[in-house]
Amino acid sequence: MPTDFNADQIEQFLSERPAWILEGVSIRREYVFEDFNEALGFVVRVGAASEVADHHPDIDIRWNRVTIVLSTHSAGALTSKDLVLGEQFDTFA
Ligand code: H2B
Repeated sequence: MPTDFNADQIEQFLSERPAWILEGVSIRREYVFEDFNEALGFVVRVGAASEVADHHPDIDIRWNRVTIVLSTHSAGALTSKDLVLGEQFDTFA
């Protein structure tokens, strides 16, 4: 599995951010908001940050719940791009 970081860094990310779940070569987190409007506002910020990073998560919105999945498809692996964006998304929630 090609990565540009070592296993310790993903372990550190997951231990500092227990809401993120490791699933194969992806990380997943569900965010819960007051209502759809709050959820949509979060998704707009996620979308803007993703465009700046040229790195795009899978996004699922269900009224007040947003599920984000990050993986680097081109590498077939988790990379630092996923960890950096995940950390940034947490600051928006
Ligand atoms: N997003 C994600 N999540 N994984 C990628 O490998 C990826 C991406 N590749 N966004 C980028 C765009 C690539 O397709 C463009 C051409 O840079």
